[in-house]
Amino acid sequence: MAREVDANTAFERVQVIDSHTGGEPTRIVIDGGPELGTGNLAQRREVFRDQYDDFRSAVVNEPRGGDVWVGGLLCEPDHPDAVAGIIFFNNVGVLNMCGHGTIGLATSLAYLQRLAPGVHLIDTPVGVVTVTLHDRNRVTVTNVPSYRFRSDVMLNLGDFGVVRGDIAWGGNWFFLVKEHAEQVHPDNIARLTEFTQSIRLALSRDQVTGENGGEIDHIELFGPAEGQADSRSFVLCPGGAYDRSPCGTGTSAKLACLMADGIIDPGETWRQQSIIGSIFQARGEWDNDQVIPHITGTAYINAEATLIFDSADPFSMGISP
Ligand code: PYC
Repeated sequence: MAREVDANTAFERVQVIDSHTGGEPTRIVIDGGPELGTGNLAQRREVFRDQYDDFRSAVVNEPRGGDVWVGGLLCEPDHPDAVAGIIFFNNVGVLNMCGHGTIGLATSLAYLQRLAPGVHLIDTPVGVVTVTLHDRNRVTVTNVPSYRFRSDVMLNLGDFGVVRGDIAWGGNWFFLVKEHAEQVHPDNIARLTEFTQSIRLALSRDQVTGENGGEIDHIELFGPAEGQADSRSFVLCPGGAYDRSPCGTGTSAKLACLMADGIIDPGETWRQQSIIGSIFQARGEWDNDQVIPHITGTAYINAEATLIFDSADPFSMGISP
């Protein structure tokens, strides 16, 4: 996985597989990424964050990507039974975990014929997750244990009024709001973005965090679904883009809240619809006081490509938002 530089042309080449999961894109770096040493995935993510932020930006930001892209750096796993390790990142930094990205990863590895149908372990910075590859596109992620940390937290949003929400962990920290006056509909995306950004600002202003000071960098709103789903969501991601998929870690956090409230039982299926209409099926089981989420979704391959970093290009390492 050494970064390949051609001495004559100063072109650096990075091999990627692009996919989308329910409309949300994932770009997996399969070769040409930086060497991060031999620590566990959490330690290697710190090396990546501290030393290779230009590489992150080059892979997902314009001119090769855009605000909505999530990247994944394929790594050697640390866990002896895992088939792969992954470090996810987006337009502004590294992520803890990514559900749609893990579905995209499994589909990408299947496309490369590196993953057969069946159950496999994947190492991430926040723990080992399981992927079940049902066929070349359909994947279930058994995510990290998820839980509600606080319920009914009140925030004053100024012009948007007061909202109440739950704080839950699903591999990332979420603030989840189900009671609000907004239309969770694709025609209303600009306003939903403004509303959720005001929640993000209020969380930061009031120093409201997840457990151990974890930054709440994803905001989730819920509304009535269309068609065959239980709920529709709008998810604001850390870099200001909205998730086109129902958000795997967000659906895990939602599941933890639903089960804590007794709204769904262990094993019962919850169909979470995204703002653009794509659906994840979710079910959970209790493990002590945490929920083990199983999130099923579908991903498709879009491209198998070589990114070229030309040292003469002033925007080679990406345009940061
Ligand atoms: O699916 O977990 C997810 C996710 C996080 C950010 C974007 N998608």
